[in-house]
Amino acid sequence: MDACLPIGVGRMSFQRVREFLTKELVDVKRIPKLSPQIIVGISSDTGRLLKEHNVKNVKKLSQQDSRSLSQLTGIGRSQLEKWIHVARILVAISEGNVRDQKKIVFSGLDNVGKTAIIQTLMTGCVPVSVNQQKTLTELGPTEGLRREEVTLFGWIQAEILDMGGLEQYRLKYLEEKGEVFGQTDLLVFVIDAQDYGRFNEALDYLNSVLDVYSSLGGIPYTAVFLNKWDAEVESPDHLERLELLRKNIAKIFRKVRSDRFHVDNTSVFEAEKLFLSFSTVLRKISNVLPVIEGILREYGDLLGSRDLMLFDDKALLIADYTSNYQKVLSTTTMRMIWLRETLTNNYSLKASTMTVELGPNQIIVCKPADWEDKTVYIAGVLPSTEKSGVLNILGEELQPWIRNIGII
Ligand SMILES: Nc1nc2c(ncn2[C@@H]2O[C@H](COP(=O)(O)OP(=O)(O)O)[C@@H](O)[C@H]2O)c(=O)[nH]1
Ligand SMILES: [Mg+2]
Repeated sequence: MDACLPIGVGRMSFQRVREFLTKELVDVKRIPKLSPQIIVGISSDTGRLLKEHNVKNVKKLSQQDSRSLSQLTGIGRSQLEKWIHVARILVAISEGNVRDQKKIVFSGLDNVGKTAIIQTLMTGCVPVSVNQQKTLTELGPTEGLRREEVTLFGWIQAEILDMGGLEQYRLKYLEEKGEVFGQTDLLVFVIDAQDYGRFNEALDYLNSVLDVYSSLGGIPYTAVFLNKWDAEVESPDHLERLELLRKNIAKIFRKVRSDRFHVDNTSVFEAEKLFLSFSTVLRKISNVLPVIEGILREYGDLLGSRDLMLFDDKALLIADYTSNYQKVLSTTTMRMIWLRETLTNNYSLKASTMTVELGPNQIIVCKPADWEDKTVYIAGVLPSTEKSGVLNILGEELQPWIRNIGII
């Protein structure tokens, strides 16, 4: 079997897509040329219909746009969306176009909170204890580069680079640009929102970092975190200064012709907000999220719920389909996840479904799905507990997609 895997295709990547295929395939390299019917759910009639519209193999299917193909063939758009994504995953694997590790770069001036943010994110959604706060405030400046290997969203292996922000290091990174910045999937640029006197210096550095990326062939998706935005700093003067900063940030991105960025305020003392902010960035890594959100929407209709969410074991929000209760649902679920992790770690108890009754017809349900050694959490605001069983089926349907969340 291994002999047939193209170079660069790990056995793991191939195992993960088994569930999408109708039969055992021996030679992965041939996949792009095979009929779309190798994908589960595409019947011979559908295969013929696709062929009539010149979608004769998996490669062709992977290049389609679901909207136009749906108009041409009359096949439902959300169904097509799934098949097209399966085709993209298969083609990526067969062509060896899968990097097993993503690279996330945290950059910015010194003392803006990069290391504190990474540490807070890595310890999970645990309320910051007095001890921890002490360690955070005692952080010294990071010397040079620090690397952290983590698993995010259950199946995304990532390397987080924490770039020491002192001037001597900043200059060095810019010189060794390819080595440090090359192949970045996400850039998180942190600015100290309270240090008004250094805004210009921060903007200059952001400018140089983006220039380096341009010279390396492209600017990755960028989140600019205006950090140390603690609850007590909000005053009209603060908001005015920060509004101006946002305008200047937007100007820099216009100059380098990138609209793939967003600006967010963060504080390590508001862990839940920080988790949501980082989740939003992380979702840009994966192209299968529209499918996952589509599945949440379908099940929302089935369950009579307009609020469903999917979290990983650190309480990072993988997917969000909410309209009414975004804040209530995310806050409650993060705390339930933390509670469950505490029960497991401290008392060796494995909590199953957790519920909070808000009223007679309104229940927050959080259901852990343990897959192999990973756990994800499906949460929703439901009209009754009886419906919570459906979340298991939802979990089954989501599983192959989440396993492949980092592939394309
Ligand atoms: N008030 C406040 N202080 C923060 C926040 N984030 C980090 N800090 C503090 O800022 C200092 C520098 O943080 P550090 O993570 O070492 O910055 P780095 O040089 O960018 O890695 C430390 O004393 C942190 O405790 C925040 O959100 N609010
Ligand atoms: Mg640091």
